[in-house]
Formats: sequence, structure tokens, C-alpha cells
Amino acid sequence: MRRTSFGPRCLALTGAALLLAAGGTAAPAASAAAEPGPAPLGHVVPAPASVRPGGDPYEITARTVVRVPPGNREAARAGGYLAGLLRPSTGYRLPVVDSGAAGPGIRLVLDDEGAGAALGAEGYRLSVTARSVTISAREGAGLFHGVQTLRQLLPARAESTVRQPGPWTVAGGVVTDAPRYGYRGAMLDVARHFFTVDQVKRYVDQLALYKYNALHLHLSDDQGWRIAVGSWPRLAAYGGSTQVGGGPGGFYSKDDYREIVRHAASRYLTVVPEIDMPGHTNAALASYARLNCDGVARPLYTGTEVGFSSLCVAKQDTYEFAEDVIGELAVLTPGPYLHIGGDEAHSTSPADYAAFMDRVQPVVARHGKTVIGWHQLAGARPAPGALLQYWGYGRTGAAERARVAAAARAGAGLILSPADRAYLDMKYTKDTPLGLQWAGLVEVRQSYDWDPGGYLTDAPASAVAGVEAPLWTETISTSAQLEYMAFPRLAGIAELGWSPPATHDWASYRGRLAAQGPRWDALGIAYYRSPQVPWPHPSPGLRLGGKGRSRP
Ligand code: TNX
Repeated sequence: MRRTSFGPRCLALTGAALLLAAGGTAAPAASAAAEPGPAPLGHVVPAPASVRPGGDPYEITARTVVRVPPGNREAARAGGYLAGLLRPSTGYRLPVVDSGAAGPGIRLVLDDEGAGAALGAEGYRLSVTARSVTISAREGAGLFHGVQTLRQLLPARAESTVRQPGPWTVAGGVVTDAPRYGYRGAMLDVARHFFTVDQVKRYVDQLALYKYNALHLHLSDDQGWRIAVGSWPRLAAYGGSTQVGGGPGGFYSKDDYREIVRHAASRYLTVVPEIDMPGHTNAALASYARLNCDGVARPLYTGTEVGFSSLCVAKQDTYEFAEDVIGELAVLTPGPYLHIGGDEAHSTSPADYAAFMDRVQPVVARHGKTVIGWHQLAGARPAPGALLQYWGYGRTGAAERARVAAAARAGAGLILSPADRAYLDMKYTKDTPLGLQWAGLVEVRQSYDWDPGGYLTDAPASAVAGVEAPLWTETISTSAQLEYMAFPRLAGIAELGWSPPATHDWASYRGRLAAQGPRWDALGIAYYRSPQVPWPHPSPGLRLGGKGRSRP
């Protein structure tokens, strides 16, 4: 993975030798003098619900230990993750000891009674004094999110894979934090261009930094089928054999998919698999002649048009296919959701579309999952408890919006992904070398400055389950390109999903966002340096050891 363990040779280095090892030119004393002091408590993304600064800071030193409750796997995992993050850059041992919360150091505490219970499934409390940093939470997810806050309160060079000079100081005070929404997703379209397991895992690690909790994988589309299905082997073997532009494509074996699920779970993200139906199905129609109404297999497709393909709604084969695919995917997927697409079915009549959804949604339920569909599902009869993913924008027709709002009033949940705000594949400016612009140009402020609770007029705010930032990949085929489009906008959508509306403030946000820039540099993320954000000047003396810094 991204981090390599810190070798004993480097551990022996000290002082000026360290800076030289890191490629630095400044003397250590000068570097220490230039240290502006710890980041203000709460100067993180997403903004915490409550911040009470005060008291002395805590300094991580060579003597710091990470304390976890005895015999608790979740806490040990969060502690191990934190120590693993900080060992390479600090060069400290940071042992994880199961001594409980007594004693100085960094302490992770699980508390499902009293104060802990009030923090909910993902909340945490971070308390910093000169003696200790204590993260308490009801559950492992809360500890993990608290660790991400602590991580961002440390200097950006803490992200380095190469030993860096200290000090490693965290401002004193108390953060009490919990998310606004229970669903905070990012979608990756692995169908238009295929991304490997390692590329997906790298993205998962980036999502974790901003407290996302869902990874939506768009696993099938006209250009490719990306997940092995035992009962329909040609879907992946043939349907996965190309991609936009005609490259070799690829697909995930079941073990690959399990590995993504496992890695995502280790970062407290749930995988939401999507099989897009009844449109966006050319790869399936190419793989099996019997899925076509005329019984003739379609050719593979490597262009970028949408809306030309449809499963054959009248045929029984279609429902055998849906049953088998959904069944196999449900078994592989521990999370509660299964996304069945439903967008842009321009080659399916409205009556056929509704008939198809009436038959397929119960299949999802029978396999124990909750349906998510793109918001066009509102034009059919959304199953009880279904979530609609709204991707409309300013030019979406009033009737379409009203249909989605009515479905929400009737009990459907909403995931907000308005294309002119949350779509990470929209260009930032007309000069952005990648991306599309059918929903307009989406600069950083445009992406951040809206309210998911009030975006869809006439839909009750209580219907909103959360937000999602989709990244379609017609124009994107490498991790560097993906990251250039995702950063900085991904951070803004995370804040909309996590932070209470009272914290929403562009002026505050752009300052906190600017501080992420050096962190991304250290992580090797080549982000878009939006002129709307006051990025600090890069410090030329420090080489942070980031990987994959190529420009798109
Ligand atoms: C619309 S939004 C699509 C995708 C494209 C995307 C490109 C939605 C549910 N469907 O098929 O990839 O636009 O921006």
C-alpha cells in the first residue's frame, strides 16, 4: 500500500541528518523557528460539530504510546492504523498497548454508556491536554473518524513516507463531533475505464481522510462489465474486455471484489455495488445474445454515447439474468444496499421501464438488500424504503423534479448528487483538460456552496439520507487524473455530508481547505489549485516523499 514501513537505517538518523535524508536544505533550527505552532483546534475538513479550544497543547514525542482498551479489536485496529500513519514521518515507535485509558499518551476509549452513547454510531470526542490526547466514541467508526481529525490537526508533513522534523503538536481543547447524514458516498465509475483493486484502495484511503462512509462502484455500463458472475461468465470475460477508447478493460474476480470490500470496511466504508439496468447494458447485450429481444448479440462498444441500450423487458431471460446477478452480488456484499441504476433508459418505453422495475426491485429485497436507484426510478414505483439518487441540476425539468419530490414525500429516501455541484467529472473551468461540461462548469465554491437539506424544493428535508460525489470516467483513465478531478471538490461534498448546517461558511471553508493542499502534496495527490482557494506557498525545502505526483 501507500505507506512503506520505516526502516531501521533511518531510525538511527537524527537532527540535521534527518533533514538531509528528507531532501531538506534548511538547518533544523531554522525549520523549528519557522514552525507556526499547531493548527487551531477544529481547523479540519469536514468542520466538526463543536470545538472548544483551550489549555495546553499535546506533543507527540519518541516516548508517546497509543493506549487502547484490553481485548478490543476495533480500538486496537484504530490504534494500529494511527500508529501506522505516523511512524514513517515521525520516526517514533508509537507502540500500541492495551493498557486501557490510564496513563499519558494517545488514548482510544470505547464508551457505550453515558457520554459515549450520545455520540451515535459514528461520532467521537477528541480531548487534548498536555498529558494526553483522548479519543472516545461509542463504536469503532467513531474512533476512526476521531483519528482522522487528529491526523489533520498534525502538520501536513505527518503524511510523509519519509522521516520529517518535529515538533508534532496538537492544540489543546475538546472537539465533539458527529455527522449530519448517515450516508456520505463517493461513486467511482469503473465501467467506462477500468481501475485496478490497488487504484480503488488508494481512493478508499483518500475518502477515509474526509470521513466518507460509502463507496459506490458503478460496475456495469455500455462499455464494460466489471464483476465476475459465476452463472453468466461471459459478462466479465467478454463484456469486460474493453473500455472507452478501446483499451483492454478488465474486471474484478470475486476475490478482487472481496478485497475491495475488506479494505473499505477497514476504513469504515460500505461498498454499494451498482448494476445499471435496464439501460446502460450494452456490455451485457454483447455478451449474451439471448438478452436481446431479437436474439442477436450487440457488438462491444467503446464510445461515450448514452441511452442506446436496453435489456429486453418482455423476455424471461432478462429476469433470470437479474436474479442471478443480484443474487451473486448480494452474497458478496455485506452492506445493506444494492444499486440497480435506472438512469437514462432512453431506449426503454416508460411502461416497460416501470414493468421492469416492478419485477427487479423485489429481487433485491428477496436477497436482503435495500434498493438504491438513480432518481428516474421515481418515474416507476420505488419499492418501500428505496433510496433515490438525485442527479438533477438547474436545467432538470420541473415535472421530473416534482416526481422525485413526490416520491420523497411518499417515503423514498434521497441521496443528493446534483450534477452542477457534486459531479466530480464536470470541468472546473473551460480550460480543465479533463471532464465534461453538460451540467456546467463546477469550480470549488460552486461545488461547496449549497445545502443538501434544501436543494430539492418540495422534498422534505427529513427524506435526505445524505450526499454522494460521483466520478464518471469517460475522460479519466489514471489515478492522477481521477485525483485531479476529485481534489479539492471531494472535500467539499464530504463537509456537506458531515458538518452541521450552522458551520457552513465559504470563508471559513476555503481557509480550512487551503490547509489541505500541503497534505495532498505529501500524499502525492496532484490536485487542482483553484484560484478561489488561498493555498499556502509550497515550502521548497521539504521533500515529503509523495508518490504518483504526475500531472494529468
Ligand atoms: C450521466 S448521471 C450519466 C452517466 C454519464 C454522466 C457523465 C447519470 C446517472 N448518468 O451515464 O457517465 O452523465 O457526466
